[in-house]
Amino acid sequence: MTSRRDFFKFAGVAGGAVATSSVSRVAMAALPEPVIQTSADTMAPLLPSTGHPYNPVVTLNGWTLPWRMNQGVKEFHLVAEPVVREMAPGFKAHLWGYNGQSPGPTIEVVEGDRVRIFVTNKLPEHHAVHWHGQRLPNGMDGVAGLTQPAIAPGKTFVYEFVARRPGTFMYHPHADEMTQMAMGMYGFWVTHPKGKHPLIDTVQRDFCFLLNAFDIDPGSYTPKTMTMLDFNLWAWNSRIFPGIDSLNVRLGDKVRIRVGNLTMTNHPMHLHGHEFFITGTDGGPTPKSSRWPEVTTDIGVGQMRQLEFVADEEGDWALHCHKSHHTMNAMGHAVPTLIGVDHRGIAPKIHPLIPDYMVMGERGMADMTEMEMPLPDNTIPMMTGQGPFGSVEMGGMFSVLKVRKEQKPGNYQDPGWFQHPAGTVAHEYTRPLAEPARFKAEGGQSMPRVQKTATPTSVQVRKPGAHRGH
Ligand SMILES: [Cu+2]
Repeated sequence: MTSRRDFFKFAGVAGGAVATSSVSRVAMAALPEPVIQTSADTMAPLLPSTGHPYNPVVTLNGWTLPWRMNQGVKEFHLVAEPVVREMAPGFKAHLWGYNGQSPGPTIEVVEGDRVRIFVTNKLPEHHAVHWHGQRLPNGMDGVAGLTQPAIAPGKTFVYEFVARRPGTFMYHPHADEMTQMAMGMYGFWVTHPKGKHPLIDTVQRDFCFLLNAFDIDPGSYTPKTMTMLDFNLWAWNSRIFPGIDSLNVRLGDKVRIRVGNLTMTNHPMHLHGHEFFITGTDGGPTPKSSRWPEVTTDIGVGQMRQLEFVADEEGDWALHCHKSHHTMNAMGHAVPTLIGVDHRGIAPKIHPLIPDYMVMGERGMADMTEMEMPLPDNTIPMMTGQGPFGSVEMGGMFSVLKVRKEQKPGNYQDPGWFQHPAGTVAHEYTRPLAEPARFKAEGGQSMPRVQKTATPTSVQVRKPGAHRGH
């Protein structure tokens, strides 16, 4: 959790400044003390203590940066620094981030707010922060070399602009971006509407997270920053399943999920059990006439999307990227497909040479979840996650939307697994099975091929054998 001591000290400064004039001009001129987060847990929404009221967001496995109000200006202090991020229980990565975590804290402001952000660079190289999607003076856009000098290590720069339009934004480096983003530097930014907005509905739950990716070899801690496409960890807010918290909502809640993509590929985000509408992008709220129901929406590189729906079906609903390799954790891709290959006879010959040798893949990869294979330290299994009915066999970009009648308004605690009403769970059919009727119909090739094969060949398929434990 946030260092309580720091937070209250921080809050004390803000409260004093607003309530009385006893704080000296010197004190107010100083930087707001940076608030550092030491936990990767999902923090409760930060209710605004000063300024225009709004309904705060909940950052999945993240938190919102407190501010101080200085003569009507919201002041934030970001510290760019190396961090240790727990990406899942038992797996920590050495990343770069802001204020103790990767991603950095979410910044929440209200349309029309004047915002001042101090950025202290504690990285070993220079830095600059770009405020993605914002309308602002060109010199505040944060592109090192183009709109400002880079922030040298040890230096603090100040950015100041008015948050002119409401919406879903992010911040990220615009100096040695390839390295700094591969190391985990970015954060979410939400500008809430000042009043009733014709295109922005009031919601009961407002979640946000960034899609990010890393290439970290099993057993190591630091991402390989030169990787361009072949990442092995697909994350939400630098967390991977089963380390991603569930999204816990009350039955009937209107829910908004804000997602930004800072990986190098697209991610089709898929929600089970409900249909959603895209109500906004980083360009702003979408016109109502442009909205249609979806259960999957593709989020391109550098794009942000707001998914909105009414959570009107109770249960534990999967929410995940639909690229099946993105719901896996670190694995080798240079592995041949072995489905149907008969390994019998090979293993005994290899065993004297490699005692740990295991046959895998002849029945598919699901066996991986129950394999007692020794893993290097600081490694997460490729597919894992124990659900109420067994292993979920997932990793990476996967979590669960938990919709419950009993969930109290504003309560984000995990309600546990869904208790299914009797007779509503798929179950084994135990009565006799009829022989399958092979479907036959007229038809076939619309255009017959000319060359014939020399001799007819047929592929022998070895049916996977019975398997203990299934
Ligand atoms: Cu994906």
